[in-house]
Amino acid sequence: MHNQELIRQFHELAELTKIEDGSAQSFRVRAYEKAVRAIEAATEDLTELSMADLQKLEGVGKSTAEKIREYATDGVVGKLAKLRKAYPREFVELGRIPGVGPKTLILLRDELGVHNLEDLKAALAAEKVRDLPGLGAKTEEKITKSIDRLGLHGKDRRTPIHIAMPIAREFVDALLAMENVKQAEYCGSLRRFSETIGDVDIVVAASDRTGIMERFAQLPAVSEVLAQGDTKSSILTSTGLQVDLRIVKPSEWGAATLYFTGSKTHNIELRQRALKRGWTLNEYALSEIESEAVVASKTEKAIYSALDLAYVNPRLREGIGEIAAADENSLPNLVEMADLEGDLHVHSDWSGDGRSTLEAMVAAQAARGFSYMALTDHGEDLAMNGLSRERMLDQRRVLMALQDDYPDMRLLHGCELNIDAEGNVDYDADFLAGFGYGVASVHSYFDLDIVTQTTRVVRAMQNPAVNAIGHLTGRKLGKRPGIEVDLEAVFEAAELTGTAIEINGHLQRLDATSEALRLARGSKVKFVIDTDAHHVNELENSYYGCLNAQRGWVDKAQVVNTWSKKRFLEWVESKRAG
Ligand code: DGT
Ligand code: CA
Ligand code: CA
Ligand code: ZN
Repeated sequence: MHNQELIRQFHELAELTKIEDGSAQSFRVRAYEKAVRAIEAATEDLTELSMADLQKLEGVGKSTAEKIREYATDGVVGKLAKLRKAYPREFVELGRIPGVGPKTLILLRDELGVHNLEDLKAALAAEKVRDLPGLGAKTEEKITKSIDRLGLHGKDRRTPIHIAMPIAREFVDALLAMENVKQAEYCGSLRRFSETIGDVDIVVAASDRTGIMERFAQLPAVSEVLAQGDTKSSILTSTGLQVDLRIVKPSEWGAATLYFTGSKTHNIELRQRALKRGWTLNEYALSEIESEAVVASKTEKAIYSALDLAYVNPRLREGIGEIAAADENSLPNLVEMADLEGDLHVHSDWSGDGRSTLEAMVAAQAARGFSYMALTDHGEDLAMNGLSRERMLDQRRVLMALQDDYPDMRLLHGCELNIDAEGNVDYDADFLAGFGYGVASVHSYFDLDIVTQTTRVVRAMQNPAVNAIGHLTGRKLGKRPGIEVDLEAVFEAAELTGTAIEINGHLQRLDATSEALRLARGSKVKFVIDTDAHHVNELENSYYGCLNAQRGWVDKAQVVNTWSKKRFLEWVESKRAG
């Protein structure tokens, strides 16, 4: 299959033509970009098609077809070979430095003899760049900074989601508060809920975009402006996270958010489907190729619906079978925040690491309208943070005394048990039987081999006092890798013993991982979505837990804390009865 190389060559053609034409928007540049989309949509090897057959493809005209034939015979598009001679790679690469557009690039070469990065650095140091027509000291400074930054951060530097998410939400909230902004949302990998984020892609719909870019560039989290245009800007935060902002018309909202959410693979599959119907799909609209009439653009739902697809939740858009499933109407019935009835992994300041009082935590859970919760402070084996038997019994009395104040919410006195190296947990069987719920987690021995780890977790599941396994691997994003376990064996034991696997919604944990969750598809494994909150302001972890469950294709029916109080309590008791 030669199509990928063809795509790369047409991309390069577009890139070099931008320099030659001194514009990123010239007719030829747009034609090459259109060709890229046509090739992306093709399913057969294009080098095997004749001129006539190539031109039958949507988006392929005579000139594009000729170039594809040139590639098929020579291994390179003729025009590209010429451009490569005129514009050597080390020169072209300067155009990727924020602040250096196609026109500046030519000026630098013709006026200052700049052909590569060393030349450019010398020209900047000699303060010659500021004297070029249309530039100035500010631009010079910006280019210098950009070069420093590129040196500091490699291209593959990614930010863990627990860092990126709060920053992105801050930007979205600030944008939503601006005049004329109708809608704002983070898209890209963050909306798909990837664990690491390359950059944040924010889309705003505005009736009038005047002033929005300026105000965006001045937001507190911005440490450096990389590029500021009419409809597109890029900034860096102090953490080195890049945030791209695009402003679109309200009528383009659906098409834009769909496009910028990706994934790229998902987009390509959607575009192929559109082409089969004689339509094109881009960041502006789904529209008819011939007449250019818009078929759908306002909402993502309308676009999926026009393509005869069930709506695909953003968390599923990874190009791993979700479009086929949407086509057959066999997508999983996903869990939403509103489906949750309870939280079963909750701490208070009775644990050394808890920061809210027991009373505040219970009140906050009740305020969410939950119908059950388990308070699960740490068992005695956890150094510093664990509760002795005496303290546990005191706590139980305090919690049970509160029950009368919350007639609509069942309070379970639970415990977060520690799984030791052999799979045993805290206390003894009699004492454990006194709890109303148990979540058992790994907090130690992270380096044992996979067989030992698996045995350990499976043994904990065989304990009747253990209703769920908390944060399965114990990993902390950007900080600590989790334990290695044989997921198949763990899921099999979970089914057999009636133990739930926790979907821990703490952003630095997201454990079990969405990859692990996808492996459980088709099984009867039960899951429980928890906050692991140590403070009342962490209760929104439930929301992130739902997003990770979605990304893991988990069916709502398998999530025990979507069940009614009666059904849930029966499930808890059936395990504890042994
Ligand atoms: P990241 O930033 O590396 O974590 O991953 P994404 O998925 O956020 O990727 P990004 O920021 O490069 O682009 C955002 C979305 O824009 C991406 O998910 C799909 C869309 N997109 C970007 N480039 C292309 C492209 O060349 N073709 C298509 N079809 N879509 C693209
Ligand atoms: Ca991105
Ligand atoms: Ca981006
Ligand atoms: Zn915990």
